[in-house]
Formats: sequence, structure tokens, C-alpha cells
Amino acid sequence: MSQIASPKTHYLKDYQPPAYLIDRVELSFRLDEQSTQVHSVLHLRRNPQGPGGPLRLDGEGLNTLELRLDGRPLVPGEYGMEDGQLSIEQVPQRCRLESRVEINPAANTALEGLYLSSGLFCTQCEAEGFRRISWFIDRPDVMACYRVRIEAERQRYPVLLSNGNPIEQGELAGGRHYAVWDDPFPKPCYLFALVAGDLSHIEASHQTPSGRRVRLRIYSEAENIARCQHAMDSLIKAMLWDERTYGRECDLDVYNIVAVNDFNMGAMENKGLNIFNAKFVLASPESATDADFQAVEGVIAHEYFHNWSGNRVTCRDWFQLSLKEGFTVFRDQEFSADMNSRGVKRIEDVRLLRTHQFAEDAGPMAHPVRPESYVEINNFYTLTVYEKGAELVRMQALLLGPERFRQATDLYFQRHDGQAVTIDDFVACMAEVSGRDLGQFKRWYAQAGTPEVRVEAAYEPQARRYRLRLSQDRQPPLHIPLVLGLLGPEGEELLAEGSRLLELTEASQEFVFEQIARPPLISLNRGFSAPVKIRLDYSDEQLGRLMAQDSDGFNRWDAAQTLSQRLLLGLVAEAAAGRQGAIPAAFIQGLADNLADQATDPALLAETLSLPSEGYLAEQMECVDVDGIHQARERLRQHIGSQLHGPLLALYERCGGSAGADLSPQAMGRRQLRNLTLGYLMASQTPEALALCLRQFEQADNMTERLAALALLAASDAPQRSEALEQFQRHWQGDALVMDKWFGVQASASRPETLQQVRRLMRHPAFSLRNPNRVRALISTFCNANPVCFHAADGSGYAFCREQVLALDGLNPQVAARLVRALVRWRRYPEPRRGLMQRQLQQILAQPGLSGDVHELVSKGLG
Ligand code: B3K
Ligand code: ZN
Repeated sequence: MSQIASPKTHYLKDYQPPAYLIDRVELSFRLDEQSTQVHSVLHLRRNPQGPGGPLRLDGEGLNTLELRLDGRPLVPGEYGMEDGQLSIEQVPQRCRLESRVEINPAANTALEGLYLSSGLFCTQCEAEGFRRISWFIDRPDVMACYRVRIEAERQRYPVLLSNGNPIEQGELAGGRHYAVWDDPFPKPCYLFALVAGDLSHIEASHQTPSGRRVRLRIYSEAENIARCQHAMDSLIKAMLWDERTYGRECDLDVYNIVAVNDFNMGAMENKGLNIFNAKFVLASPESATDADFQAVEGVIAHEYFHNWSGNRVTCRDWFQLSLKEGFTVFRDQEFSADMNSRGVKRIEDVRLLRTHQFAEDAGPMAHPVRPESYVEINNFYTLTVYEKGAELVRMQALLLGPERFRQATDLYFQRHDGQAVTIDDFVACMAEVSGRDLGQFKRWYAQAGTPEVRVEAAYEPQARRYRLRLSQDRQPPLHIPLVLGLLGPEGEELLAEGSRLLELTEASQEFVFEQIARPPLISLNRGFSAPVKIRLDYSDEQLGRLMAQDSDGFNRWDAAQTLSQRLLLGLVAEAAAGRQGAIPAAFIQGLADNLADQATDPALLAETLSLPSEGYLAEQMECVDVDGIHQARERLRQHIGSQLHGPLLALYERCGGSAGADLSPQAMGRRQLRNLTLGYLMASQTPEALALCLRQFEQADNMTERLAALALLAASDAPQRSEALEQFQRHWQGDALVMDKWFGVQASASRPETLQQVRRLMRHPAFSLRNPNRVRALISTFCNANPVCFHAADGSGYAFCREQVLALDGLNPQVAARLVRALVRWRRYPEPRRGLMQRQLQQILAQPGLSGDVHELVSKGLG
């Protein structure tokens, strides 16, 4: 009898409510590294809305020691155990099902269910990890109240945590002790959590507007406790923001966060007991970059916001994942925008979306925000579900306007509190409050792919009329909200209201503007109001005007990006034809003007002065010329570095001098700008630039500047390169998170010996294939952030990827499945790369015993 579910496709259209519901669960853990016993009592009742049929429970890898129904032991023949399910035919309307199982946390390298991380017991249950802990109806629409007793050896596991409130604790014989936790809120089992270990904590307290005092604790290993304060500050900011912005307050007496070293993703929003990848908790200026600080703030907030958008109101089934993830990402994006620079945050979010989500939407794994089918749900925690899902919420917020949107979210939280619901329920609240028909809008949730909007315009001087025709390529057409401005010759807004919201709902639609005195320059999709590609042929001169004059900061940045992109892709095409394309003086002058700009927010200026990444440029090519892109971009960087040496140096010096501990947006912006100018200077390859870089590496009082200098050195051929890497290693070898940065800068260097070096580093004592952060820092960085080496024409990068995917698949299928994505877009590359990538995928597929996770991605990739 097998407990391993064979891979099968699940369809949204097949949804059926559960046959049984579980009202209450009593769990009791006897923790032991190799042999933990889990005793569970499920208080079940037949679901009046259910389809009938036997009671079916999910379980995976459980050694079942005992099963009892209403106190009576079940004997073989009374139940079946097949394909990861326990089924019992004869079950009363209400009953008590007891099970006792044995599991082996030390052998759990998949990091799903109950596992050990650096001597700490911890859990990860989303999406379907609870079935690796105990027999259960493991689906989000079964919500129960939990009482959890944890028993462990006192010495090694002094801290015992679970969801909810601590209600009892005590000593036991043999050096053991126990704690009992009670969570008053019904929850799906994916939100269950348990932690046991030797942990320190910091504590704070927060009073909600209704007067509840919430005790906040962040737990970590003792040596890291000094790095937890930023996470605590972020948590309190997030609580205040959610009270103010959504009227949502914390419903708990105790809110705990635990940092663990081995974690498959960023963090997990378990009710009252968030478990975090240490990378998103720990931060100090010496050891973390500004980007790390911001990531901690964002992820802490994201998980806290889930307490309402995800926990109080949860998903009916996993097809609705974006209900909680898209909405919560939107909430965390807006939070970060309010805490930092709104304009910069929008640019970062759109860059991520356009570089990676658009790519996903154009590849073999393209799926709608609400997928219709999946084999392994863990493969659908994607940029589409998260980031595009957030854009869909953003568009609804735009269509409703801020007040109505707030009323609609109030209605959603109130109407569905304590329920497991669907995306339709969310949109219905938006529609009801606004009185708008959002039926057409909902197509966004069901269609994969990035829409394109074509723009044609005509100006009639006599009639002072401007006609704009917008056409979309989607069938049936989507409801696309596009914010538009019309600029006059001096950059003035020609529309009285400045910006206007156009709603494109037809395949092709004309918008007419009267009383337009002069031929306007159009600024479309301001603020990136819709996640689409705009097809509009601007001249370079028009882009220059938008860049200088548009009142919309996002479109100013976007015009600059389009100009650089056009230039770079032009250089790639010229080089492919054996010519050296020219770099126009006007382009360099435009940059020089920006370098001299002392008025603009430094972080925004840094964004404007940055060239599009190699990955983004690759996205713009039908058939990707990896080396051509790299060479063109390096040539341009070098040209900028030497042509603008003086102004770059001046700006570099101007941006110096803020203390590393100053984490204000201003100070962070200055560091970002300083690192960017250093990069251009280093590209010029002058001894002066190298001296600056070495000075910054040695003297920086913060990781943001030290690491940027190290990355530049690591990518260079400077004789000081190895000494710098060596020195960094000596200093940080005991600090895993910082060592990840050290692995990363080496893995991303586009140098001929990088692959060899990556292989060597895999034998470094600080590296382990079992730790997802290490794998991401070294192997994923090489495969995803080093296009030149990964796509080496001899196929060595691809073969390396295949080897690592297979090695990881036996340990941790989720991590293996993330990695294999580097190969699935093989059709976009010219021969020989295309064939070489395809062959690696075929070899992976031929491997016996492949996980469902990797199998699904590879077969879709090849299919
Ligand atoms: N909800 C978790 C992600 C779980 C991933 C499971 N494979 C973190 C988050 O989005 O907040
Ligand atoms: Zn989330």
C-alpha cells in the first residue's frame, strides 16, 4: 500500500466541496530528530454541502502506528491506504478519528512538513506539507481550531512554539518538557506551524486602535539576535500602516516570528507564528545591503498583511492562490511605496514584472493568474500569480478610485471573514461597491500572455482635434485601463485634468480629444497603469522630450529606458552584421545632463542612469543574441565611463559621506548612485577608477558599498581581484548570509573560468547542496544571472545545470524545479544553443524517479 501520490493533473473545473469537515484538532508531538511521534485527534463531521462518499485523508511518508474511530481501533479491511490517501467507508455523521504516526524530521531534505534546520525543528505546510506530518484533509477549505502539545528534550529545545496562545507548560521526567498552544481562529492546515529549539528573542509590544496589546517577538539563534531590530521596526510599521490604510488590526495576543537557516522560499505567514528565511529577518549595516534592508521590510510586511488577506479570509482551493498572493503583494508594494520613494518602488516592481513575468508569460510555462490546471501546485508560486496578480488588483483599485476601493476591501474582509473563498468573490465586492460590471475585467484572470496595445494617432489642426486609436491583440478583448497625458511643446499638460483614464474594452477603439490647440506628444500608460506592452513608434527626439518633461515620473524613466534599449539593440544588430554601430553624442549628452542634476531624488536618478539589464534586452529579441547583448552593453558602459569620466567622478564624490548606518531613503539613494557611477568608472578601466574601487572596498563602513566594489572587482581582471575575494572570505567565513554574497559575485562574473570556479566553490566548506540559500547564491546565480557563461556555446553551462537539477531533485524537488526553469526557454536561442538546451531537458526527463515538480516543468518545457 503506497503513500506516495502519483503525479496527476488537477483541474479547477473539477472542484468539489469536501465530503467531511474538521471542526477541531488536537495534536500532540513527541519530538525526536529521527523518530517524532504525532498523535492527532480530528473532530469530524459530514459536510452537508459535500458530495458524500467515504472519508478520505491525505498522508505522505507517514509510518502509521495506530488508527482509532471513536475510540475503537481500526483494523485492516475497515480502511484503505492507497496513492497517498487513507479512505474509510463506514464513518458516522460526526466522529473522532485518532491517529498516531511516526515521521523522521532529520531525513526530511525537501524542507516540507516537519524538518530540522541547524538543529531546530520547524515546519513548512503550504501548500501541501501538512500531509507529511499527520493524516488530514489537506485542502484550504477545511478550517479547524487547533490545540497543540509539544514535548521535547529541554536542554536542546528550550523554546517550544506553535500557533496562537501559550496556555500551559511544564517539566517532564527524563530531562524533557512540554508546552501547549491554543489557536482560537479556525485555519486551514497549510497555516499550521511548530518550532522547537534553542533560540533567543527580542520583544516589543503593539497596541491596536481597539486597545488590544499584542506581544511581538522575533526569535533567532543567539549570535544573530542583534540583527533582528530592523525586522521588529518593520513589523510595527506594517501594523500601523494596515490599521491606517485598510482599517485592519492584529487579532492576536501573541505574534511570533522565527528566523531559520534552511527555507525553500522567503517566509511563511503561519497564523501567529511566521517562519522566515533568515535572509529576510537579519540585517545590520555591516552585513546587509540597503536592498537587503528593504527586502526585510517588504517581506515582514507581506507576511503580516497575510493575516487578513490569506488567513482571516483564505483560498477555497489552490487555483485561487492569487486571491491571497496577488492582493498581498499589492498591499506590500503600496506599503513599501509609502515607507520609501513611491516612484522608485514602482520602477522596481515594473522592472521585475517586465523582465521576468513577461518572460514567463511568453514561455512554455505561461499560465493565467488563475490557472486552470496543475500537476504540482508548488510550481505555481510564480511571478504570474504573485506579480501579475498584484497588477490585476492594482487595476481594480485604479478603476474604483481610492475611496471605493477601500469600501470594497472593507466589504470583502467583513463578508468573507473566516471563509475560504474565490477570486470571483473578491471581484464581486469590487463590482458591488462601485456599481460597475467587472465581468469583462475578470478575463484578465483567465487569459495567459501579455497583451499588446497598438497606438495610432492623428491631429486635425483646423478642428483642434486629436484622434487616438487604440487596438489590442487579445481575443476576447480585455478591459484595459490606460492613464494618458498629452504634452504640449513646452511639456505642459494639454488636458485640463492633467491625466485621464481611458478604458479600452474593444478590440479597437477611438478616443477623441477636442480643444487641443497644438499637436500633442502622448504619454500613455502612466504609472504603468496596465501590465501591457505599448506599441508606439516614438522618434528619439520625442523620447528625449518625454524623458525631460513628462510630469509622470514612471514614464520619464521609461522613455530613458526605451532610448537606451533602442541604442543597445541597434548596436547588437550592427555588430551581428559585422559593423560597429555609432553611439550618438546626443545620448551621452542626455546622460551628462542627468549627472549634473542635483534636484532629483538620488535613487530615482540612479534608476534613470541605469542601462536595461542583459536579461531585459534578451526579452526584447525574437532570437536572443547572448554574446552580442553582453558586448554591446559593455561597450556602451565603457564609452560612458570614458566620455563622462569627469562628471562621473564629480558625482561619485558628491554622493559620498553618508554614514552606513543612515538608512534614510536619501542616504540609500546616494549609495545607489555612488555604486552606479563607480560601475561606469570601472568600465572605463582607468587606474584611477580601480584605485577608487579598491578604496571603497577597503574603507566602506557598510555592506552596500563594500559589496558593490567587490562585485566590480570580481567581474574584472584587476590583479587585486583575488586578494579582495580572499580578504572578504577571511572576514566573513563564519557568516552564511554574507558568504552567499561572496558566492554570488563570483558566480555572476562573466569571465571564462567562472564555471570552473563555481564547481570549485561547490566544494567550499561554507557551501551545501542541502541549503536553498546556498544553492540560489551559487548555482542559481550562475544559471540565471550570468547569461554569457550559462549560455557558453559549448553547452557546458547547460550540462552543469542538468547535473545540479538531478542532484537536487533527490534532495529537494522544489529547489530543483526552480533551477530547471533556466533551461525551459530553449526555443528563443539560436543553434547550437537551442539544441544543446533541449538535449539537457530530454536527459533530465529520461531520468528514472524524477519528482513530479521537475517532471511537470520539463515536460511542459519540451512539449
Ligand atoms: N505563502 C508563502 C509561500 C508558500 C510557498 C509554498 N511552496 C509565502 C508568501 O507568499 O507569503
Ligand atoms: Zn504571500
